[in-house]
Amino acid sequence: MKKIAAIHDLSGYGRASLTVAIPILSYMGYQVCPLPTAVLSAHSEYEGFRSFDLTEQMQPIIDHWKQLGLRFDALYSGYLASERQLDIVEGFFKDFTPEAGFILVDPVLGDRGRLYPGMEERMVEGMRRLCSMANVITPNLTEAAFLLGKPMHHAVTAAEAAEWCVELAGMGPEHCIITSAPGERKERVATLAYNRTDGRLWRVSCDFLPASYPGTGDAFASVITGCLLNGDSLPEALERAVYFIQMGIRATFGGEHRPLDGMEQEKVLHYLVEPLPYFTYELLGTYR
Ligand code: PXL
Repeated sequence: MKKIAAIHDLSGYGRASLTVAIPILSYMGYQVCPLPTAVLSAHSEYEGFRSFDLTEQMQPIIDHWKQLGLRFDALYSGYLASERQLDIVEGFFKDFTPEAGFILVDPVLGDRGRLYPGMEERMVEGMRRLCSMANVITPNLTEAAFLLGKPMHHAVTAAEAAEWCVELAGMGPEHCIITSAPGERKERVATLAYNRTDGRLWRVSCDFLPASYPGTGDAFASVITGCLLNGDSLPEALERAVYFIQMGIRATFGGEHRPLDGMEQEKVLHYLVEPLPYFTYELLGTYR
């Protein structure tokens, strides 16, 4: 069985990070080995959340993994709780570079034009370094803007988002995926993916749904990790991840309105392994 080291926080309440990544990747048939970055009472969008930073505990955990001689098929990082964790994760990536070379960095920094509480410019700089070591990165539009140092003063256009996707791959990763990008028209949302190896830029777009849940970015990046590790092409992985999130949101937003609790992914896990009912991905162009 393939093993994935998952470097995220554990938030006790509100579906995010490890409580999202573990069920998804387990369902897809992987063994998930968590390296927790923090333990939170609830994710940081809940008022008054408590956060217990695990920076001091991470290196001893890594040292034990080294003693055990563990090897991973993929390294997958998300929410990091301190600047020093960026150095620790960088060291971990160097020590545990998987033979197949699969490192996915989800540069969790912010959303809707703003950084999350506790995230600062120094975290953005560190995240750029981590992204340069990754094979795949999955920023949302806000994170893409911060990584590129482009403030989001105005509404980003579809063409700009596509340029950003290509530009971000210049930082080093083979595949760059941007979520929550503007679609081809107002009521559409696009997910973009650029493959630096062959220069192709892909788009999967879907209807905008009037609901937003924290943790969907974590679910998205987890599905991408599982699909790519399974040998799916980039646009196939993109299609499955968008489909899963869409079904998850549809399964959630008709119920009681508690958006902070996250997407009820428990209801839709089976869509991770069933044949996809359609393919909608489009080739936007080839950029070298
Ligand atoms: O979903 C990203 C995320 C991960 N971890 C924590 C968060 C968030 C987003 O709010 O608060 C702790």
